[in-house]
Amino acid sequence: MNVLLMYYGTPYDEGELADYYTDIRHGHAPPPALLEELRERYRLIGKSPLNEITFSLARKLEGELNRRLPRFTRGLATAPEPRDPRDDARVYVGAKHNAPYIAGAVRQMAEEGVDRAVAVVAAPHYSLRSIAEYRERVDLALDELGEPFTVRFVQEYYAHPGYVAAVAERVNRALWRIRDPERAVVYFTAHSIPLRSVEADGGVYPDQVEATAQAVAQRLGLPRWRVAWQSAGRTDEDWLGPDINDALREDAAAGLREAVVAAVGFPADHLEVFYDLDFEARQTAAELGVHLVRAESLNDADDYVAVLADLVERAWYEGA
Ligand code: FEC
Repeated sequence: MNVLLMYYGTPYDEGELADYYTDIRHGHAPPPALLEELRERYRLIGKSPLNEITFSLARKLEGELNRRLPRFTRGLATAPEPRDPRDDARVYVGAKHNAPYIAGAVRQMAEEGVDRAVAVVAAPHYSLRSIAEYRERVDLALDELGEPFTVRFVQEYYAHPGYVAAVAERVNRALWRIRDPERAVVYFTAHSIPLRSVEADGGVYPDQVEATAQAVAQRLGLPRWRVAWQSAGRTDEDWLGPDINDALREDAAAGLREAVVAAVGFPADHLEVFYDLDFEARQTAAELGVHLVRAESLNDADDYVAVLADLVERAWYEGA
């Protein structure tokens, strides 16, 4: 069983920042002021733990998949035999914008004789600016190598019952820290994307984020919740809104005093969680007199590992 686990990627140190940002901007180097602004954001959070979290997630996913595989194989007329180690699950990691790049992971898989694999992204909602771009990178790498193996791609898992339950548990725990949960608003956030990308595929992305929010809200019986967007790019075009800071301002004007924010678009802690929510949104909330609690990220927790293992197994056996 072969798995390619993909994620956004983050620089290992400041020296890699310019290349990383250039890659995000599709090969266009950022103007110095934008680069400096991004450098400041990383300095403020200390370090993005995204690489470490994802490597740990991959190790745990590999362990979980191997635990789920039958330990013995048995022919019709033969005694059970221990599983051939060549049939063990192997999880490769590929990042979109930094090493270990997706193309390198695909090359390594080909060199190690992989004949088929499941590819899954550590992001639950499909959009042209996220999942579609991961898929393009895999397809391009396979194409350049002459299609050495086949891939079944997990497109999305925004409504997976295990994912919904895992997020609901974190939101519930955050609500323990709220004095009056009946009056608090729970904000479900995901990375904003340009409106023209939303329109290009008929609004699939905001619909999926809304569906996750709705499922979590229903499970917990939340009286007040809404979707808000975060981390919109510094460009002139229109981005999906409302931004979390604007949503807080709007609700504070109507009397909001306590709120929870759950970044349902991001399973892991990283720059956009630590800076945009823990620093910026919390500062906005403080200025408005709103007590804002962030629901913990799933990171490499066992319940998230189980969701990924389930998705991988389903794709693997469907493709058998
Ligand atoms: O911790 C880290 O260092 C990495 C955090 C990080 C994650 C992430 C995830 C997503 N992004 C998505 C869309 C866009 C679009 C643009 C864009 C730009 C940036 C920049 C940084 C950055 N993103 Fe990101 N994103 C993360 C970090 N992202 C840094 C550049 C500076 C800035 O604009 O703030 C605009 C560029 C473009 O034209 O493409 C669009 C989406 C996700 C969630 C799915 C995923 O994880 O892949 C969607 C993590």
